[in-house]
Amino acid sequence: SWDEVKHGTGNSQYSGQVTLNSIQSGTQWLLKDSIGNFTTDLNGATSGTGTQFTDADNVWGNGSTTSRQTAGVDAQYGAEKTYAYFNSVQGRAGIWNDGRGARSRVHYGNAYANAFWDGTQMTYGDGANNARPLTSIDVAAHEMSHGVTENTANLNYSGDAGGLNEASSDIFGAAVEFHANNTTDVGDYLIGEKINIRGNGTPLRYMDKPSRDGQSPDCWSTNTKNLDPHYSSGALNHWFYMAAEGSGAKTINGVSYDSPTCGGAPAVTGAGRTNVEKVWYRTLSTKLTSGSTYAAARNGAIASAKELYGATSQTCKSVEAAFNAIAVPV
Ligand code: ASN
Ligand code: ZN
Ligand code: CA
Repeated sequence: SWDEVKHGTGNSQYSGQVTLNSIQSGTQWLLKDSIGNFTTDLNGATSGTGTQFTDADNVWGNGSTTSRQTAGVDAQYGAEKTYAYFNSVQGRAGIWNDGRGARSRVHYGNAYANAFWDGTQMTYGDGANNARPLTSIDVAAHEMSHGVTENTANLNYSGDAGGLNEASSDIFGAAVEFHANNTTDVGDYLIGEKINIRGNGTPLRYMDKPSRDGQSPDCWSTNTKNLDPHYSSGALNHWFYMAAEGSGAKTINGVSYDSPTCGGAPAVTGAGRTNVEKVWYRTLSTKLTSGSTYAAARNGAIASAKELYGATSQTCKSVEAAFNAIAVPV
């Protein structure tokens, strides 16, 4: 398959030395894979397509911001790994499910501490103050997954749907980070833990107990629809964590989690991450529409679990129990 051909060596900022599926054009190597995922340098601009990264020896970056290529390595690595995840785990051929890759742009603006999907491409800032470049694999997969959501359920970016949209990106952000199986950047249920966006070393978001960020609720309520999507995502992130791993305390890859159930709901037994990822992708791609609520997510995910694994499966039981445990009513 396409991703078996890894010619390039990338010295990334966050994932150590990585192999890249770079292709050749004449005597130059391009930071572009054979699918068509490619990375350009905006060099501080905030518009335009940027300049394609090229290299003579196919050894890219130096692991730090002293090389302009380094941010490109992380962005390209994230795009290649996200494409590979959707292709091999979810049977989806990229953002548009048509086998096309996408552009990633790095070095956006000046001291820009964010990243975004704009309907066409992924874009990454270099960070500001203590925040490092926004190019870690979970953030890259988060942004690319906004493209998948836009081309499936097309969830609105407000109300309950806004939270489902953001959580979908966090769920696949974590899923891609685990699936990449990188020894320098091991998988976790934290989002943006390498970026230092707050300047105190804490992650941007926590999926086991979203309220650890000080703003995201752990439980769904009738107020969820009024929150910024980056906080109304909390309940679904919490659902994903509990359905996959179970409620309560657990250490995974050296990270300690402690996931509480809401409103006295019974403890949840985890069904395993990959099964729950598949349930959520099926829900997103076949059950939800732009205005979907958390109630629709509950019904859609239970239906998806039945279709994939059967009504008596542990996955179906865990999916339902975890919706009870984030207080989404029947
Ligand atoms: N990085 C943010 C996100 O992808 C940008 C935004 O607020 N939409 O969610
Ligand atoms: Zn997002
Ligand atoms: Ca992470």
